[in-house]
Amino acid sequence: MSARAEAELQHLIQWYPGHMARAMRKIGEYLSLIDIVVEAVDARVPRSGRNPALDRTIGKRARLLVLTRSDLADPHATKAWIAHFAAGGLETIAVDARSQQSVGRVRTAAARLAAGRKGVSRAMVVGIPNSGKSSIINGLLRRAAARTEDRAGVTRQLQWFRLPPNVELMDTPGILVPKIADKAAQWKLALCAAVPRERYEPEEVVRAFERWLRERYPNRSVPGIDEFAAARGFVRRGGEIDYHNAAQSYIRAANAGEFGRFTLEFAGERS
Ligand SMILES: Nc1nc2c(ncn2[C@@H]2O[C@H](COP(=O)(O)OP(=O)(O)O)[C@@H](O)[C@H]2O)c(=O)[nH]1
Ligand SMILES: [Mg+2]
Repeated sequence: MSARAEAELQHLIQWYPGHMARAMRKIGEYLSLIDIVVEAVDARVPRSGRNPALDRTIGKRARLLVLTRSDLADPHATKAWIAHFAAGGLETIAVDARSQQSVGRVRTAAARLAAGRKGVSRAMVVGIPNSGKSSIINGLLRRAAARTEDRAGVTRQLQWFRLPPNVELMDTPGILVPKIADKAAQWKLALCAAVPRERYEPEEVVRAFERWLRERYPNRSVPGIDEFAAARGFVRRGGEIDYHNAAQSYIRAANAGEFGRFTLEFAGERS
C-alpha cells in the first residue's frame, strides 16, 4: 500500500467515529418505536458489510438479516453464510432486492417474526450505504396497504405503511456507518460502493481486487485494469492510461455483475 493510500486509510478510519456515533444515536431514537430490525447487508461482504455496534444498539429486539445482491454473490458462499448466521440464532435470507418476488420473502419472514408477538409489530430497515435498504423498502411498499396515520412526537416526520397482516414498516431507513476494521475491509467496502467516493483511491481498490481474484478465483477470466482501460477507451492522447477514471468505471462494472458473481468474504474465515 502506498504512503498516500496509507494516509487515506488513516483519514478514513478517523473520519468515522463521529459519524458512527451520530448514526447510532439516530437509529437509537427510532428504535424506541421498533420491534423488528431488518438489517440489509451486501451478500458479497457479510462480515465487513455489518457494523457490530448495531448489536448493542438494538439489544434484544427481533432481527432479520437480509443478504442483498444474492444475484451478484457466489451462491455457495451465500449458502454457507446463511448456515453460519442461523447457527448463531440469526434468521437470514438472501435476496435480489430489485426483485418483487425476492422482496416478498422479506415480507413473509417479517410476518413470521411478528407472529410471535402481540398486535402489530413495527419494523425498520437499517444498513450501511448502498446495502439495498431503499430497494427493500420500495419493494415492500409497492404492495403495501394504505399509509397508516402519522404518530405524534418523535415520529412526526416518519411515515408508517401497513404490511398485512401484522407488520407496520417505517418508510425511512436507518443508516449505519461501516466499521472499517482493516485494509481488506476498506477495499472490499469501496468495491461494493459502501464508502463515499472521495474516501478511497479507486485504482488501489481495483488492484487489491485483482490480486484477490487471482488468489480466490484463479480460473476466472476477469480483465485487469489495463485491459479494461484499453477496451473502454480510458486512454489519454499519447497513449497514457487514465487509471483513475478507468478504475471508477471498473468498480461500477463489478457492481453491475459484468465480471461474474463473487463473494469477498467467507463464513468461518477471518479475511
Ligand atoms: N444487482 C442488485 N442490485 C441491487 C440489489 N439491491 C440493490 N441494488 C442496487 O444497488 C443500488 C443501491 O441500492 P439502494 O437500495 O439504493 O441502497 P441503499 O443505499 O442501502 O438505500 C441501486 O442501484 C439498486 O438497484 C440487489 O439485490 N441486486
Ligand atoms: Mg437509500
